[in-house]
Amino acid sequence: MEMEIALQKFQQYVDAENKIEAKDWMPEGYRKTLIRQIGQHAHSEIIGMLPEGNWITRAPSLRRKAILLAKVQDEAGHGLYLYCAAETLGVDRDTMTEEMLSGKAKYSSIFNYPTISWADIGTIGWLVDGAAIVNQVSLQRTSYGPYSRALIRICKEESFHQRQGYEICIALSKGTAEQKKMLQDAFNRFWWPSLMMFGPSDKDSAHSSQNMVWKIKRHSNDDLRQKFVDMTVAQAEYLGLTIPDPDLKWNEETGHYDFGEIDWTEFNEVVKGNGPCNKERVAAKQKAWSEGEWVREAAVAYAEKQKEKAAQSAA
Ligand code: BYC
Repeated sequence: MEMEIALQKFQQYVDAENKIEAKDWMPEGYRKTLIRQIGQHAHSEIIGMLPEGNWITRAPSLRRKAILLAKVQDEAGHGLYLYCAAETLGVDRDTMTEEMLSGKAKYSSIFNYPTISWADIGTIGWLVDGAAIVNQVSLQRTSYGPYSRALIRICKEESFHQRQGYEICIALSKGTAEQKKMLQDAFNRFWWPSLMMFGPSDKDSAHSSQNMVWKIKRHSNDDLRQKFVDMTVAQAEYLGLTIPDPDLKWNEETGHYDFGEIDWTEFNEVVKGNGPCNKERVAAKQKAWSEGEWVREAAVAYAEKQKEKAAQSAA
């Protein structure tokens, strides 16, 4: 009975658009699903550094290199804000990292595709950061305060990322026939995986209905995917690109674009760990984790020494 009252009060508080803070009472399911989602989001930012980091040494000019370096560093920062937001829910960062390294915790499917040309970097900034913004702008209104505040900061930087990607695409679209071809090829490979970033369709989404009630999620996977398609078609047309979907067409009645069926078999395979780069991505992070062990140990030893010193001088 007491629990029922607490749940009711919690729901009323959320319904009134109040933010839940770290020390507030919350249902265990709310805490668990947030740790899952924020953790997955943080891991995505960190793993997302790999495909783009792959091009830092090969960016075509010093200007492009400096911009890409800053973008990839921003992603590390986003990962850190998000790990901190998750830690306020009582999970520690090492546990989250270990779960990602063991494959227990997921990260976004999109980062399991290779980056094989410079046009991929423009396309990722434009489409992948573009899709991330659509999702994250919605999540800025999430009911959990620390997550919401992290997302407000992240979205500001993400907008810059999207524009840097689109600017690369504009340059290539005005370039040689070979550059235009390279852009179309990147677009062909990233279009469908970008639509998959929004998750399974609403009817198959395990967490959506409860998380919408708790206002963790503010829009459904399909609604956000549709929003992304609607805003991206005109951008692709401006670049002179052909969208790799014969079923894509404007629907006068709904006021939205209709689009073809996503290959859910591919999505499920990538999420299960069988995408083109899953093994490579996780192996790179495992290597970094084990090579960084001495740094973590040294930092702990130093912190302990400092604590001892402070205790001695206080005595
Ligand atoms: N990839 O019930 P559902 C970025 C999992 S952007 C892998 O609909 P939910 C960046 C899902 O976790 C990318 N797994 O779940 C951009 C669940 O599995 P579990 C990161 C996926 O949570 C540029 C299961 O499928 N953004 O970081 O209601 C450069 C069932 O799904 C995917 C975020 O993470 C996927 N695409 O909705 C660098 C945003 N989709 O946990 C970095 C925050 C679904 O039950 N997250 N799954 O084992 C969200 O908004 C939501 O978690 C999702 C999924 C919309 C992604």
